[in-house]
Amino acid sequence: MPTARRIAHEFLERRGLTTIFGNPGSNELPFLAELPDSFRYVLGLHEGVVVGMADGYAQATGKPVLVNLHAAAGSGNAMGALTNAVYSRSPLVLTAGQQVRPAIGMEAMLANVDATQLMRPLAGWSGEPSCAADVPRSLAQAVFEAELRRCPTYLSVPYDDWSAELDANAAVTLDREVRRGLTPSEDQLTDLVEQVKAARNPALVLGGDIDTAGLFDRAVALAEHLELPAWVAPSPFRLPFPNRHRLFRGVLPAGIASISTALAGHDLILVLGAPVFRYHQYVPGPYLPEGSKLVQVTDDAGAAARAPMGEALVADPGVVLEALLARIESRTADAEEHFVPNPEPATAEGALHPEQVFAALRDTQAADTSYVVESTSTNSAWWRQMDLRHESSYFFPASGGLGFGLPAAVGMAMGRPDRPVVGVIGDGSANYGITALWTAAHYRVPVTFVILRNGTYGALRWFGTLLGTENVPGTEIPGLDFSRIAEGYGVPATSVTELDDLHAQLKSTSDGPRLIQVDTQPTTPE
Ligand code: TZD
Ligand code: CA
Repeated sequence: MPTARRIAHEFLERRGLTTIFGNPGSNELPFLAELPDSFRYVLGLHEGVVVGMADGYAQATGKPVLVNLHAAAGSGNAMGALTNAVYSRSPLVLTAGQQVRPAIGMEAMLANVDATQLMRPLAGWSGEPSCAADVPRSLAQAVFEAELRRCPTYLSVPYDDWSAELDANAAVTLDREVRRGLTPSEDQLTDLVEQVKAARNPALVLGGDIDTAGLFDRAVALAEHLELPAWVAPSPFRLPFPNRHRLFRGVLPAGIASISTALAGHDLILVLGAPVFRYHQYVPGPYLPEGSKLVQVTDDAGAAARAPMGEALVADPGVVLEALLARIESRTADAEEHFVPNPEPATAEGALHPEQVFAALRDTQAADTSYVVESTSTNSAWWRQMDLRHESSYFFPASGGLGFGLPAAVGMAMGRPDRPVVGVIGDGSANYGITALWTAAHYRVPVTFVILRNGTYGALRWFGTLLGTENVPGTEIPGLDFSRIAEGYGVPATSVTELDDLHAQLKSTSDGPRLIQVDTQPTTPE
């Protein structure tokens, strides 16, 4: 009779979850024993990095990814990184080894006490099989919950379960298919189409889910078809629309009143694939401009339920997008120029301005480069200089939890080897996920890290001016040398201060990882 381990391995193999990101301990070894050769175990040296890499990999492939953590301590280390996976809706299947069943209750070392509660509320579903025979079904549930609800899940498995021999019923799980379809009713579609047709001055607001769902080009088609000005929903974790397109209006600011001001004059605000809204800095005011109505289309029922205003339709945004394209006549203007030219980059005294660094990236890197950005004070400089015309071009930590950028860039490059990957990481952010450098070196992952060294937590300085809390302690980080840190982890690195050197470095290529540290002037995000 097959063991629980054998059935689990076969299930994961059949579902394509053969790349495992992990950092194991004793409780996890029995699961890893006899792992077929078709699996690839990607070792991360800290669990925050393990989850960050898995998140990047999941966002690159669009598929569930298995993560292997060590008991409660490893799970706890993963928790900060998990906040990002929640808001990017990445289907991460976290597994953690539990002590043997007889030792859990008495809390032997490495018992994961109350394991099913440990990762709540970040894990959308968590469980522990009630007996060894339930291991395959529980693992399948963890995968399907992640896939269907697009959320991270967590499964704790007592390690003595893996060698249990199971009967034929346990293997039935292997043949399951679980699918989802979220097509709105005819009435719902007609109603929406009529609202858009009747609108005098509608606007489109697009969220990261549009890019995740592979709808980047279809969103452009819709905007062009109806001549809709397109905004990106605030606090984006992916870019759903080309940022130099003539219909692109920018990333919406993340304050309540600021959004109303930005969208003033639009009688209909159609939000596709985004929460309404991911506010950040508190700027009180009306939720919507005078006289405007908001309709949100999302496949995330939670996002629809918690929005404070507007109508919501819980449906696949792709289906709705196609219906709008098919059922409304084209309003296309005879626009000649589809793309707006790049402005001259700003300059600074003493060090490079971030705009110069971004312009250099834009001018030297392949047009289809995927950028993983974790530099918090350089937002406006980024959007001013970049020219991103391809799907999956831009990724940012979805919860704002730092430590995503460096590992996610590694996972992304592993998940989509056809796309060049550049991590653009602040000198503060880099430290939270720094051990990903080792994984990049060890697996020879072709990824470029550009570290912007301005010696400070720049965004906090800026926030201090908003909150009236200037000159607080704990915001300066002088004395870090990432070129030397990188060498220690096995990643070739250089340090540049001049624009010419930066260009020369960026133009050179490498088939493994490399790090370029650039000294930059502090700037503000807005
Ligand atoms: N810790 C974690 C895990 N996430 C956070 N977001 C913070 C702390 C707080 N924080 C921010 O929100 S931005 C920031 C911190 C520390 C500064 C990041 O510094 P950086 O980028 O060098 O990466 P800038 O461009 O200098 O702001
Ligand atoms: Ca910094």
